[in-house]
Amino acid sequence: MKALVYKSTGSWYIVKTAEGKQYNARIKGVLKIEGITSTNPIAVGDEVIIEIENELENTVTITAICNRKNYVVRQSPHNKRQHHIIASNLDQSILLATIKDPITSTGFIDRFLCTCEMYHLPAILVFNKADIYTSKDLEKFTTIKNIYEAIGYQVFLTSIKTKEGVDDVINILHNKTTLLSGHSGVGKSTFINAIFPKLDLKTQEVSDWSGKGMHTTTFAEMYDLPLEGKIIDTPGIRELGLTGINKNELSGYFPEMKALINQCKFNNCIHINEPNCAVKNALHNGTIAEKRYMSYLNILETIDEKNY
Ligand SMILES: Nc1nc2c(ncn2[C@@H]2O[C@H](COP(=O)(O)OP(=O)(O)OP(=O)(O)O)[C@@H](O)[C@H]2O)c(=O)[nH]1
Ligand SMILES: [Mg+2]
Ligand SMILES: [Zn+2]
Repeated sequence: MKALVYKSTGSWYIVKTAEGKQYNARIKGVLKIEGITSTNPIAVGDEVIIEIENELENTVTITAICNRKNYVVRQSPHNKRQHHIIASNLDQSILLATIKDPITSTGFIDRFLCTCEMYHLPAILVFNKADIYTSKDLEKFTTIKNIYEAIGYQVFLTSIKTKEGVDDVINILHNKTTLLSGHSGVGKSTFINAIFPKLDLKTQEVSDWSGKGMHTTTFAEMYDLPLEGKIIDTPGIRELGLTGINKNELSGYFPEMKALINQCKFNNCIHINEPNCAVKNALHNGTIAEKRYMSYLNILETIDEKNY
């Protein structure tokens, strides 16, 4: 029997069949998955084969995992050999960001977008907590919005507190499986609670707020939307390492650079010091944002070809 994984704690799982029956699942033995060395063999979004263990207790055994359409892996920034599959079989991903409380840096946004490009996953940027932005914060938001819209990303501004902009984001969820990511404290679980008022997910107490991002959600979990579609709440990510990428490929994951790389003089150009580099030219005439190019250089520096 087939089922979908809705929650994974690492040692047990919640799965649901097509008929909507929910079970607690465990893995028996070792499930081998081709080509991936991850700390978790099964992730939220996985399609699995189950065998009933005890119908009365609603327990099943996962005996196999079906091929993944795609998946997003997080590399531990501290241990490059540790990969963790965040979720699989996704249609799009939303990065929930904030101008403040906590600050989401453009460097982090660019790493995230780059990861999504690698997995061919459409990414959408949503800036939350608009209700606490000063006019200066709003200026910052507008600058960021202009940069990302110019290179093809959708950018939204929301306040879950005042409901501003929330319906526009809900509208893009229909019929899709959406991964919701972002730093701890940006409001991911609060957003899901706004869609499902009855769900009452645990969110950070305002009084607990330290700006340091203590994690309130500890395990990824998928929810069926009231209409068609699914959304996956995830624990906050502080840093993001890129994995399985070499220096030469990186600019292919920056859409504005990708559009130009055929015009560089050298086909293995990494757009630093090479002569007649179309990317550097675009940077100098302002068609490539300086911040984006800085992110590119920063990521380039962290790519360790030996670990690739
Ligand atoms: N002012 C304001 N606060 C918000 C808004 N959305 C969420 N918050 C608050 O931000 C805090 C963090 O929200 P959570 O939903 O727990 O954040 P999270 O992204 O799920 O965090 P982790 O589970 O730790 O990854 C809570 O105190 C929310 O009430 C908003 O639009 N405006
Ligand atoms: Mg949460
Ligand atoms: Zn170049």
